[in-house]
Amino acid sequence: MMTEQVEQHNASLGEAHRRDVEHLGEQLRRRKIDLEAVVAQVAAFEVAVPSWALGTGGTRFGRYPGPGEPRDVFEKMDDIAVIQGLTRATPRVSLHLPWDEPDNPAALRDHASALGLGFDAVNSNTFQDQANQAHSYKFGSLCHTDAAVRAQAVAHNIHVIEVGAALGSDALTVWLADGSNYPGQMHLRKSFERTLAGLQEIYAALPDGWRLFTEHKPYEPAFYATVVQDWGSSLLLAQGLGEQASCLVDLGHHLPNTNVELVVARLVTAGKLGGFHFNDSKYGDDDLTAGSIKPYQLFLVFNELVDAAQDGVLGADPAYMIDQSHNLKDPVEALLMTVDNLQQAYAKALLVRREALTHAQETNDVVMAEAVLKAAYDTDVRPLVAEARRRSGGALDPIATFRASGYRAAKANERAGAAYIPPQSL
Ligand code: PSV
Ligand code: MN
Repeated sequence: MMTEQVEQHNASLGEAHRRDVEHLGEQLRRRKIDLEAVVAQVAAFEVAVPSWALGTGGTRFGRYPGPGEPRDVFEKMDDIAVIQGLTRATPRVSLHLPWDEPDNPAALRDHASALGLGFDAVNSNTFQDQANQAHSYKFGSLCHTDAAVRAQAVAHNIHVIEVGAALGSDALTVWLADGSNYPGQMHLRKSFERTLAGLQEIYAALPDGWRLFTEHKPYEPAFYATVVQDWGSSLLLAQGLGEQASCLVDLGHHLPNTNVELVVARLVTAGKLGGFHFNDSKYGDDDLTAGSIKPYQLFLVFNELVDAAQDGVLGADPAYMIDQSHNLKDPVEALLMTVDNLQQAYAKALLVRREALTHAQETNDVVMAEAVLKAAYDTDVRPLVAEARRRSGGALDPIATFRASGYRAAKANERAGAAYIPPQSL
C-alpha cells in the first residue's frame, strides 16, 4: 500500500536528502559515531498502533468527527496499513475489546495479514458496562465486593485472551478503572487483594508464551483512590502473578512532574518492564501526540532503554504501543507524526556517548554528564530517521506523501455517511 506514492515522493526529495545524510554522517564521524549503525537500529524499531486511535477521539464535552473515518475494524486495518506503508515501523495492531470485537476473528486475521499486518497485545475493558451484561462495573470490576462481578470481569479477560489467540496475538494488557471517589468508600487493602486474586485467575488462563501487562494510572475515572494507582502497585501485581506478568508504562499515567525515566529504570531493575503506551500530556492522561509536549522526557525514557539494552539488562523485549486519542488532528497524520517522534527520540538515545557519560558520572562531573546527553538530544536526526525509513521501503516524508496521495479525500467519498461510533474517550 502506498508503494508508488512513496517512490514518487522519495524521488522528488532524493538529492536534498542525500546531502543532508552526508552532512549528518560527517558530524557524527567527528564524534566517533557510525551513522550506518544507528540507521540500522532505527530501521529495526517497531511500534504497535491501537485500533481505537484511527477514528477521531473526543472528550466528555463532545467530538468533532473528520471526513473519511473508518466505519469498522476492517477499515481501521486499511488505515493502519497505510501508516505501515509510509513508515515501515507499524506492522502490528493493538486491539481493544469490545470496542473492536471481531464477529469473525479468523476473517479479521486474514484481512490484516493480506495487508501485511499482525496483532500485538489485546486490551480488555471492564471500565464500561456493555449491553446484555449481567452485572455493573459502577463500583469496580476485579476489585468489586461482589464475587459475581469479579467473576464476570475475569470471564471477559479470558474471552479477550481467546480472541487474541485466534488473531495471533501473544499478550494481554489489563488496565482497570477500579477505585473510589471518597475516603471510606472502598477498603484500600482488601480491594487490592481482590484485584490480585482476580488477575491470578486470568493469569492462569494465559496460553504458553503469552505475557500479561498490568497498566497503572493515578486517577480518572476514580478520583480519590485508584486500585492500580502507581508503578509500585503495578509491580506488586506483576510480582504476585509470576514470570509471564510485567508492568506497562503509559506515559500519560503519572502525576505532574513524576520522573518517568526513573520509573522505567526501576522497573528494568526489577526485571518487570513489560512495555509502553506512548503518548504525551500537559496535565494528565491527555493522550496527545508522543513527543509533542515533553520531547526531552521522551528522549530520556529511550535513553534508559538503550542504556539497559546495551548493559544486557532490558529483559524480554518491551512491547511498544501507542495509546493516543486524536481529537483535532487527522488520526492517520497524528500517528505518522508520533512514529517519527518516537524514532527521533530513539535515534537521539542511540547517539549518547555512553563511555563519556559513564566517565562523567563516575568522576561526578555534573556539567559534562548533562552535556553528553544534551549533545545527543540537540542533534538534528531527521535525515537519519528518514534514511532508516527509506531503506525499509518507507517515505522520506510520511505526512507530505500521505497528503499528496489523496487517501483521505478518497476515503471521505467511499466512507461517506460513516456510522462510526467512537469509543468513549478515556
Ligand atoms: C486508560 O486511560 C488507557 O490508557 C488504557 O490503556 C485503556 O485501554 C486506553 O487508555 C483506552 O483508551
Ligand atoms: Mn494506556
